[in-house]
Amino acid sequence: QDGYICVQILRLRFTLEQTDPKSKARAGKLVTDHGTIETPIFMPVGTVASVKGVHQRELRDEVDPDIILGNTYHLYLRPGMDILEKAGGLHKFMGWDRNILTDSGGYQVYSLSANRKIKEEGVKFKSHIDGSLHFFTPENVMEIQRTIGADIIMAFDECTPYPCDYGYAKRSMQMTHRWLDRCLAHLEKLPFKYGYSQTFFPIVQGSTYKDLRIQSAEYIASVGAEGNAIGGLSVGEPAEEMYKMAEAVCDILPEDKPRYLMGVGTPINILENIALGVDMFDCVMPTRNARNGMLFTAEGTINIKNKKWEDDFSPIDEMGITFVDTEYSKAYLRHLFAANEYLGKQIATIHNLGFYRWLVKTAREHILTGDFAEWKQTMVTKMNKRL
Ligand code: PRF
Repeated sequence: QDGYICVQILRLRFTLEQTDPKSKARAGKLVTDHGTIETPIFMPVGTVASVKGVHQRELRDEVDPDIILGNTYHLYLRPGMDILEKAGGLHKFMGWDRNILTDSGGYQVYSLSANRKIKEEGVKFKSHIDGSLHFFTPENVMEIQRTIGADIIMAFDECTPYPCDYGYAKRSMQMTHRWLDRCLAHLEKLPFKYGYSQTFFPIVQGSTYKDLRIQSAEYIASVGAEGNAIGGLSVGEPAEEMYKMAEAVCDILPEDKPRYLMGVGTPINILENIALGVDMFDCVMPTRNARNGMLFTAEGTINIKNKKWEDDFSPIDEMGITFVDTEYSKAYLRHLFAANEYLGKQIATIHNLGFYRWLVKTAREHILTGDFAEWKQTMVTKMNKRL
């Protein structure tokens, strides 16, 4: 009896509810100690304990995400582990009581830090903030993620660049697999810190080589984790390459576990990958592009800085997914960008996150009713336009 209860508490529970008859899209539910995540899901990125431009109450009430993302690399550098531990973990520190996933730094360390040196033991890097020297290993990254205290934590991997020669991609993938073994061995020795459980996801690599992707997916599947991730994509390769790799990997990863495609992507990328069997996504695109005046809508993308919106007093988005969409006009939002007002970036961010949330939620509804494939095709054609 005790054993049973323990397993129920410690395991992330994933239920596959429905698979689309004409694609490989799935609808599911993931339950953690911080609540239920309905899949497919898009996770807004809150790199440094803040989803840029949106405060937590607005995020919760308007965008309503079941889960957001934080970054080990950034949080380790600032505010640092002492502060996060004293705060009682990231949830308490930032006042967010829903789910959080932390990326391991296996991507940020390569994209942000200077003078990084990748060796079997780990990665030496210089902070992008103050140039100080640091060393990440599979072991200390697990310790750091225990201290941050996210509900889902990620393996320490190497994300290969694109293009990447076959030899490097293969050696890197093999090292990522050895790092995975080290992550798992070390995690066993590290108890949860804050009275709730954490789930660990390993990451498939293998660049754009199908044979490597298959090898990596088989290895990742063999460790029997509660969820699995696909890394190393959306790094500059053509979308068709990304889809081919995601499909090959999804066909191998266990069906009864959630699949997370890291750092993807545009609304169209998300729908195409849902069709291939991906359940979870994150990307800075809705937030970052919002700050540059790019709005995603069901009818296509809008550059709100464009002069054509100067006297367009129609709502930002007729669909009215979030209150900002119908509360303010395109002309007003364009003016805020022209005047470089903070509020412009805030409004655009709420709009874009609301739209991404609507997109995956509606995808889920269509999977449940069984007409996802047709709906996806209509949406992809519409969203490809620039308004
Ligand atoms: N690895 C990790 N995080 C990531 C990626 C990866 O390959 C990507 C790739 N697009 C985004 N975020 N750890």
